[in-house]
Amino acid sequence: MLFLKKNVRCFVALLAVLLCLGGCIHLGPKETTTDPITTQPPLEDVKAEHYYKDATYAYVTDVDEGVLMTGLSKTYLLLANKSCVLGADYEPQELVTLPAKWTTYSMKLEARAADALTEMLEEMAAAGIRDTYVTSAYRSYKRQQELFEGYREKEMQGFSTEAYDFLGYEYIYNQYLVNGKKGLNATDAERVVLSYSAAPGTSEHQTGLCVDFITAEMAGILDVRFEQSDVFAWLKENAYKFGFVLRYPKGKETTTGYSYEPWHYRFVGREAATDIYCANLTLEEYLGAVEQ
Ligand code: DAL
Ligand code: ZN
Repeated sequence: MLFLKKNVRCFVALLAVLLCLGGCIHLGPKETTTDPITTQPPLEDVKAEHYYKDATYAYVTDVDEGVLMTGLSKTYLLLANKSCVLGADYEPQELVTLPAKWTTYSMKLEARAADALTEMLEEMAAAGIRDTYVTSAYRSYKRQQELFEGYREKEMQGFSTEAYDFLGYEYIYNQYLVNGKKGLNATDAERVVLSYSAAPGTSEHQTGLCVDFITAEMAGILDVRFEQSDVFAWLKENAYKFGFVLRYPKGKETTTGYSYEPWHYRFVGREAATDIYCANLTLEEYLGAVEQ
């Protein structure tokens, strides 16, 4: 019952925002209230130039505008979070394998998101940034369950940085260390894991619309060092031009429900990504689905 209620609420919120946006979005140049966007490549290098509202998108590779624009399609604005649950049976309509040169192992992504990702990685390479890999893309319910359970076990075997960040040193000291305990109990372990990993059935990775990036330098360990990379600096300025947004920003943890993840980017299509980027929103805020 609760599950049904939550899903109906998510759907209604999404519909309301889409109807509202339908009335105020105009595709085409020079027609909006958002600030003009200025981060553009040198004019002499530009091969493709497109427009949306006040945004001029200039690309140094021959990007295909068709794969980047989704016209605020509901498919690409699908919300998956702690309240908007996908459930065990949700599967994206069309998954394709990502080109091996961009990934750390074989993985799949929704077809349109995969095309946009490829365009973005080509442009990034053309800008001289070649140390970029996708380390996670589509994850099935079962894979998320394995990951989640693995994290929970790890938290019960010691005190991770994430545990100290989430529970605080004083709590861990008083509840555990003074008693000589070597790891968190099941309840605390789950609370900590939920701050950085989605429970099965609630992960955005199950939508097939998001990716986690990593650099070769990080040697397989995905953490906030990613924020120091050229890849992050480039994505921060350019991802929206390819329809991607930083999904779990710093300072928006209470809205998204997750700690900051500089590496996690979500495909929403170029129009929504531009709106979200210009107004500094989370997807929840954009969709008006934030629970009060
Ligand atoms: N790390 C993100 C929140 C996930 O597990 O989907
Ligand atoms: Zn992720």
